[in-house]
Amino acid sequence: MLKYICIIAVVIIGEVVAKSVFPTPRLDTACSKIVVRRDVTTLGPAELDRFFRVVREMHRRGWMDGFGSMHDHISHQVHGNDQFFAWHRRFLRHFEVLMQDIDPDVVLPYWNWGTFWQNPLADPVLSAAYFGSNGRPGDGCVLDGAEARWGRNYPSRNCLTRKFRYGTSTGSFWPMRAVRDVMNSAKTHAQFRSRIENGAHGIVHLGLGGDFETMWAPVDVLFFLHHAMIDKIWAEWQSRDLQRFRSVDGYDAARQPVMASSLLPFYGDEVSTTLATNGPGYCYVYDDVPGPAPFVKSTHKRDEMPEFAAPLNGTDTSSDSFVNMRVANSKGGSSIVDFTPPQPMDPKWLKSMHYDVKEAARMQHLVDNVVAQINAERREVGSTKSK
Ligand SMILES: [Cu+2]
Repeated sequence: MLKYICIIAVVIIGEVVAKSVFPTPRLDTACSKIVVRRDVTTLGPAELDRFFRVVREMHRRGWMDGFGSMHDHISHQVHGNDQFFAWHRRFLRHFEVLMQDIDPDVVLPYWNWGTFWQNPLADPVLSAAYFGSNGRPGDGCVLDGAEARWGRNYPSRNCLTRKFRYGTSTGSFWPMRAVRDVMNSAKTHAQFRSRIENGAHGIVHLGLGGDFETMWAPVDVLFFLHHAMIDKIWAEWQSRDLQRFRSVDGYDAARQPVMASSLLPFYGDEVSTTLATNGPGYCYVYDDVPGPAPFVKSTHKRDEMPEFAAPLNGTDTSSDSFVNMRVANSKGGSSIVDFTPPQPMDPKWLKSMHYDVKEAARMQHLVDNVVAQINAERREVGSTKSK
């Protein structure tokens, strides 16, 4: 009983804090058009400029603090349980609607961290042209990119921070092949949610560190692009079976079943309203999610990005991946440098984020195997090339 009272208390506090800071428009209108959420690196300079202008205005209005605070206050209800996908889809749409309130033509892009999964330091999204890189040594303040020298007021007055997991590097993220393995193997919503949340999703939060590895991470706009990627992954899994647009399964934080008729924490909308991205109130599709109805067919080519396209060591931006595979070894010959899988996430951190330590260990095993496979294939191609 006490547990339920606590949960209710948290929701009420959350609503007071968040609603006093920023608006929460209802989502119930039919779509006048369906927009396409794209990989942020495919936006042209003018589009990118417009997007960053809008988020700077949102930051100026204090809305980023509102998102960070609300997310933090109800974190326990929307992580580590099967409200995760539906609730975050609603949260992202909340962000997008407020963006469109400032500029109706701006659409939330996503961050495809799968492109540079083995060397995120070379990812343009983490460069000055986009979201900036690591915070400065010591205080972790972000000094470059669109959020350079941003402050935040939640949970305290500070600069916006990032502190990469290994000091100067984030470590690897998940290759898309491992994500697709999970898409292929997960049969139920609950399985899929647990595997993605405790694997591909968590490692990015931990890798960037600073505010990004906390429950007020939405103070950083990049949170919304990371979660748009997670949302896209859910949409792709949904598109493989029409039933997934109609029903969900699993349990919420109070161990009550999550169904289409369940309500989203804070928002109070039915989970069912979130299930189709192009449904009323949502009105978007992703550029590379193939899809049976109800998705609108996109004209964009499906992402065929190979696992090897990212340059090693951030020095070579050649798109010919095999150029990057050979580096001089001490004997003057050359050898292929293996990709490194992401390293296991610390159980203490996992618990603090309401994640599942056992599932994270299973996902570690999966991603280790996939990266080993990728390395074996690269060696094979490398040796045929040298013959
Ligand atoms: Cu979250």
